Amino acid sequence: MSDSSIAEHADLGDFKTLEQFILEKQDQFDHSSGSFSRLLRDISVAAKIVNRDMRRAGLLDIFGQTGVTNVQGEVQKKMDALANKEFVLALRRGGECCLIGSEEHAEAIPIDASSESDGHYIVLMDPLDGSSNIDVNVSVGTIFSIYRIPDELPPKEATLDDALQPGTDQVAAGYVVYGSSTMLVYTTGDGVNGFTLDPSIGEFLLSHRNVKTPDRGRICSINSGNYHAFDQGLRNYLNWLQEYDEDDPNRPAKTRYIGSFVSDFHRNMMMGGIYMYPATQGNPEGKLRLMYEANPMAFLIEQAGGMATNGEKRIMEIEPTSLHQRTPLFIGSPDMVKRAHAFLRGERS
Ligand code: AFP
Repeated sequence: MSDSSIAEHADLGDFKTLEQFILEKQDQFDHSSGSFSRLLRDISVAAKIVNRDMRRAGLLDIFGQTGVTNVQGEVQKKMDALANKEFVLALRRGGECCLIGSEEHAEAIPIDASSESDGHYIVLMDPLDGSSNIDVNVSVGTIFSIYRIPDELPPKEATLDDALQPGTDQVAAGYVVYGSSTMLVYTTGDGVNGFTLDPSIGEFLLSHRNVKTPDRGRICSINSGNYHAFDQGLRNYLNWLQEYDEDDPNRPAKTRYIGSFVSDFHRNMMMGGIYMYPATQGNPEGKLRLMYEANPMAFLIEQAGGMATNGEKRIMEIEPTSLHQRTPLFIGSPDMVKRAHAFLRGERS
């Protein structure tokens, strides 16, 4: 073996695999059955399969639309359908989950009654967020949120009502970003850790330990095409962000908007920034979905030291009423979210 390849192997040895990391965490709990660890493994396997297909998307017949319109009234892309299929399959096969809620299904998906599964977990997900970007090679992602049903409830009797818990009850949340590299980032409520997929060995390796978001940043992510539909308070905040201030290195802010929430969120969490999708005329409730977009990202950003609100209230304290409910969203570096609130309330102009 040459010196350089020895060095490469030595570097790899320094990284912990996602599976090792999960098992170590599991060992910290005396009575852990391993069910949750297996659930995370199932999610990571589905992510690898979706990643594999995505990397070859232009070569396979998986660009374009299926011809189906999903429950959101959005045209379903072939990759949406494929990602949804892979995640549902992995969760069904794994047997740790008793109910799935997906952006791609109007109703919650119960796990096959004939299966041996006695899993107590509910997984809510957006299998492929930002799918309008897929055909043009822009980063997209998967978002997931995990809840637990009460121990006394037989898993086969779990219904959508059991899934409609506020975000504060999430036991874990995370996302996979299929970007210049593929990363899986998750939290179980004790910090945020990120794992980068090493395609040569097919493993997610711990690359971003205990992620913290800066208190302030320079990035503002919003669809400013909707500017004229925003409240005056929000317009004032955007105008303020654009002002030059020689004492403030974060102004004028940089506008960065991919239109893939996962990618915008990931960059902002790492670099510091704010992502906003307020209510507009076209989307009076906001656009993003509470249960499988806003709540999981709110859990992550809070664990990273940031904030997530609907402009008034903490996202994770909203009482959900339906699986596909939408919410306005202001999420990111804490000082930026607080300042946005001050403008929204008219305390700043
Ligand atoms: P798609 O999955 O339909 O592309 O929606 C993506 C999304 O939910 C979120 O990822 C984006 O940030 C947001 O919508 C973009 O919405 P606009 O196109 O209205 O800016």
